[in-house]
Amino acid sequence: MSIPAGLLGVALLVAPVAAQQMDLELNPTGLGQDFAVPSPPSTYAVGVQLFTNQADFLAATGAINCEDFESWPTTGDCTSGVQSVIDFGPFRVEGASDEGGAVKILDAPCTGNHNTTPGGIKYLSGDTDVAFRNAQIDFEFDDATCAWGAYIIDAEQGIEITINGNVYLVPPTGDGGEAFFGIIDTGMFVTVELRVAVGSDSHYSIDDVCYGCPECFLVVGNAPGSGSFYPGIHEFHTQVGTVQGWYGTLMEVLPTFPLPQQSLVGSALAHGTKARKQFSELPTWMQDGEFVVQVAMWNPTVFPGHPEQFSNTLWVKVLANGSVLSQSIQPGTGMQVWAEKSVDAHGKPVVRFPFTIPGL
Ligand SMILES: [Ca+2]
Ligand SMILES: [Ca+2]
Ligand SMILES: [Ca+2]
Repeated sequence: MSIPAGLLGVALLVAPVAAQQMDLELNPTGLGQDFAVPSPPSTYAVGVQLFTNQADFLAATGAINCEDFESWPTTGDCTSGVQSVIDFGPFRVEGASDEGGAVKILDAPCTGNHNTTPGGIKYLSGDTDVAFRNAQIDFEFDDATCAWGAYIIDAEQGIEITINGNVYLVPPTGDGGEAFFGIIDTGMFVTVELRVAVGSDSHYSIDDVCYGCPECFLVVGNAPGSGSFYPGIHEFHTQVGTVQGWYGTLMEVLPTFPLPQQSLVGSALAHGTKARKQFSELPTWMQDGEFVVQVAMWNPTVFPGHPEQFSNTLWVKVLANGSVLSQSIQPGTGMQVWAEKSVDAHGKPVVRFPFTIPGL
C-alpha cells in the first residue's frame, strides 16, 4: 500500500485532541500510569495524539512507511503455522511462549480474523490460543519511530497497547470486527506491545501497520554551535552545539516540557534546596536554566529542491519562577521557531516550541 505524499501532513491536522481521544479509554486497568505526564518520564517530552481513523492519522503524519503484509509469504492456515518471531526488515514482530510462537501470516479469514487492506488478502495473525499464554505481541523497531497506526482485528476482549510506558485501550471489536488505533508520540519509541485487555482471546490480528517519523525534529543543545544528529531518516548538521536531545515535532503535536513552578526570582542555584530539586526534575538540558533549540526538517517529497530546512536558532533561558526568556540568535532557511509558555492538562506550567514552514 502506498501513501500519497500530498502536502506536508503536519499542516493538515485540525481536529482537536479531545475529540480524537473519545473512543480510546486510557489506563483502563488503573495501573497508575498518567497519560499526560508519564512517570517516570522516559524523555520528559509530552506530545501525544491518538487517532481512531486511519485517514486522520495519515493526514497528520504525512508520508510514512506502511506494511500491508501482502508481499510476504503465507506462513500458516487457521490453526497452524505460528512462529515466535517474524522479521519484516525495519521491524520484528514477536509472539513467543514456552508453547511456541504466536504470529503467522494468513491469506484467508479465520474465525473472524481477516485482512483489512483494500484489494488484499493477507494479514498478521496473532494465534494466541496456545494455553492462552502468548496473548502478547510485540513490535520492535530498528530505528526509533514517532508514529504507529494499525487495524486491530477480531479482538473481542479489547487490546491494551503499551508505548513509552503509557497504556492505551482499543475497545473490543466484536467477533469479526476491526478498529483502527493510531498514535503520534513526539518522545519517540522503539517498542509497541499489544496484550489482550481482559481475560483471553484465542486469536486476534493486525493489518496495515504504518510507522515512521514526521519530517520535523526539535533539536536541543547547550549553546550555539555546529552539532549533528541522526533521527533515522537523515543526518542533520545544525546550528546547535553539543546536541543533548531531539524530538519529533509537528505543527499540531508539539513536544512539551515541564517548567519549574516555585515562585522564586533568579537562578535555581541561588535559591536553595527546593529550587534545586525542582530543576533536577527537568530535562537534563534544562537543568542549568539555559539552552538553545532549532527545528530541522527533511522532506524530499514536498520540497525536492531544498529538502533540508532549518528554523532560526533560539536561545532560551528558564528562570526558577518558571519565566521563559528567549531570543532568536541566528537565522535559518526561513522556518521560524519561538518559545511559548502554556499549561498542561493538570494546570502545570510547560514550555513548547511552535514553528512555521514557508509555503505551508
Ligand atoms: Ca493486508
Ligand atoms: Ca472471532
Ligand atoms: Ca478473537
